[in-house]
Amino acid sequence: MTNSLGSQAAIQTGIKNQSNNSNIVLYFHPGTRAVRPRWLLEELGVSYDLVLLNLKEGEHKRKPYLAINPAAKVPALTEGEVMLTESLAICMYLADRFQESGFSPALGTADRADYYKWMAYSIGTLEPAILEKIRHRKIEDEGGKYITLSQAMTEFDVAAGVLEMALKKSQFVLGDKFTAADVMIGSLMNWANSLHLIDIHQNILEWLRRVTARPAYLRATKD
Ligand SMILES: N[C@@H](CCC(=O)N[C@@H](CS)C(=O)NCC(=O)O)C(=O)O
Repeated sequence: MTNSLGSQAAIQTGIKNQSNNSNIVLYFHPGTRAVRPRWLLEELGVSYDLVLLNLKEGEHKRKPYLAINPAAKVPALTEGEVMLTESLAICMYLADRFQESGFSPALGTADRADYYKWMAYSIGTLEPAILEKIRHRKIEDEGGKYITLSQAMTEFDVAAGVLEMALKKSQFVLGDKFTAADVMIGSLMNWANSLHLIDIHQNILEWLRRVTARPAYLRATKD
């Protein structure tokens, strides 16, 4: 099941028996940050078209797609006039666009404030800390000496420790309800787990097993 942006053919996906009057298109490649919005779309149960971009073939660097994302990265999402890049922004858009589904708390509430914190924590704190660990390892593997640019950039364990404590008290990131924050942080912790960065964090590991066993996650990562 392949298609290309060139042919503009899209794979129809999502749960078909739920009409949401949307014409959402997700530009996607498996195993990338594009899994985040796809996971959320599957959780929401809305229909969407998936355009698979072949990154190896450089489809994301060609003209038709550059008009959607000049940075030549996946994911991107379009819906009518909306043309959006950045996995975090796309997830926040989708959670609010279908807010009746309950994947983002109501505006102006304490839960919403907490949601902002965790969404920012995903990309602003956890992702750079994972990337820093990867760079660190790479330099050490090559026999070089790692020089820290700043203490904060090397503190994955501190960042993960905060999440570990939060998950001690609650089933999901925001409490007893699964939200888009579980999608964003779940995707990042999956990555961290594949690098054995969270082996000591039992609460994170248990939560990660739970969220990645969800049918929506399995559908989003099936290919
Ligand atoms: N901050 C962006 C990062 C997007 C990104 O780096 N995507 C990678 C895949 S995970 C990509 O498209 N790489 C292709 C390339 O750099 O050529 C987001 O969260 O959406």
